[in-house]
Amino acid sequence: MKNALITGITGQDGSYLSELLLSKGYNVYGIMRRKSVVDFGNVEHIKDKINFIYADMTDIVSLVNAMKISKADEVYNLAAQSFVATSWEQPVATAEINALGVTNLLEAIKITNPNARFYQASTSEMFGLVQEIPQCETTPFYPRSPYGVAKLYGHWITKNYRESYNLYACSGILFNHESERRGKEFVTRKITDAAARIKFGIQDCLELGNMDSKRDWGHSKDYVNAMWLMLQQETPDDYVIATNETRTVREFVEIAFKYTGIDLEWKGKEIDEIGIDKSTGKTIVKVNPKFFRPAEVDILLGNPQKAEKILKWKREISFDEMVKRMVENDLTLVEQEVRISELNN
Ligand code: NAP
Ligand code: F7E
Repeated sequence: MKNALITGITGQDGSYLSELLLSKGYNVYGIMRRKSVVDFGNVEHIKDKINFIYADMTDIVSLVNAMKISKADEVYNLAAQSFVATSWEQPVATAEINALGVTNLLEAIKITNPNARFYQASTSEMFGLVQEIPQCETTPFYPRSPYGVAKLYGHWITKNYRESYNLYACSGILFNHESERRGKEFVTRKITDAAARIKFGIQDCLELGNMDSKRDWGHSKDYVNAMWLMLQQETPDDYVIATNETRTVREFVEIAFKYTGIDLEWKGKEIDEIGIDKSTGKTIVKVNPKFFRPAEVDILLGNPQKAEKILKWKREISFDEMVKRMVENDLTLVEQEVRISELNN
């Protein structure tokens, strides 16, 4: 039986990866940060099957300890300050976790078990101001946020430890991937949550920033499978994981509302653009400049051919299916919330 150590286990990807590894018979260890209120996040439902170790990416001592306790054969580094917008507000913390944290973990592996296989969660944000469309493994990087810059360090230090110390270390350059477990600050979940609330009449309007920005969106469940496949190969390498489809935020909004049964009509331009519910005439989507970023990544479109060929990776969940699942999940959650508040009143 193999042992796996997952950092970022309480997050979106950590939860789907835990489920995948448990289904394959792994002993799953996960590092968790100490909080004032104990919170298992997205792995609450499987917390009894996971071995938790308190550790932090910024504390190498705790990572050496986690390696010793878990005796990990495979280490998946998913921990990060992952919200791009916050990286302008907390650029130093973002660098400490997303950049130096990777060195801390690689050192912990080198010291305790250099035969462990390592996965680094790299990102399409490293392409930033894209130098070619679509982006693949050889596309030059041009990050556009403190998040992207820190992740680029994590990417290169992983490659550097592979080449310097012969570690089995891979980076997955994953494009945006979402799910019912996505944090509500990210645009997709913000939209599906708001669509459900507007449908139930407990929110009036959804306020967004740049609706022209284009993303290549897949489902997290498909993407964690690619992480595992990367660590099962004969030689370590880096791979782009994407859908090769791109859509604007505006298109995501339209489809999400469609799955709640609301037909949207757009009026106006730029910051005056509004989305109107065709059946009621009410404005339910507005632009709020507070959600614009100091620098934007305008378009992401990934080419996953290398992963499809070598890893035999294939996505199972289409874009439409993903949005549908997210909307249905939020409709259920909001309905429960409404029922509970009615019972309490
Ligand atoms: P997420 O839901 O935000 O989860 C991030 C995880 O990192 C959480 O468990 C968080 O723990 C943990 N964490 C944050 N700071 C930490 C620290 N100092 N020490 C230990 N743990 C810490 O992110 P995700 O969407 O699952 O993404 C997983 C990874 O893939 C991240 O590295 C992200 O940057 C990268 N990535 C994501 C995407 C995407 O579209 N989802 C695409 C490319 C790459 P708490 O619960 O304590 O906050
Ligand atoms: O923004 C625009 C925003 O925050 C997507 C992370 O997982 O994927 C994610 O980063 C787009 C941007 O994700 C709002 O300006 C408009 O263009 O959902 P997001 P992200 O920045 O693409 C990459 C691959 C990662 O690695 C990251 O960890 O949507 N947008 N209006 C908005 N975004 C947000 N959050 N909120 C808005 O109101």
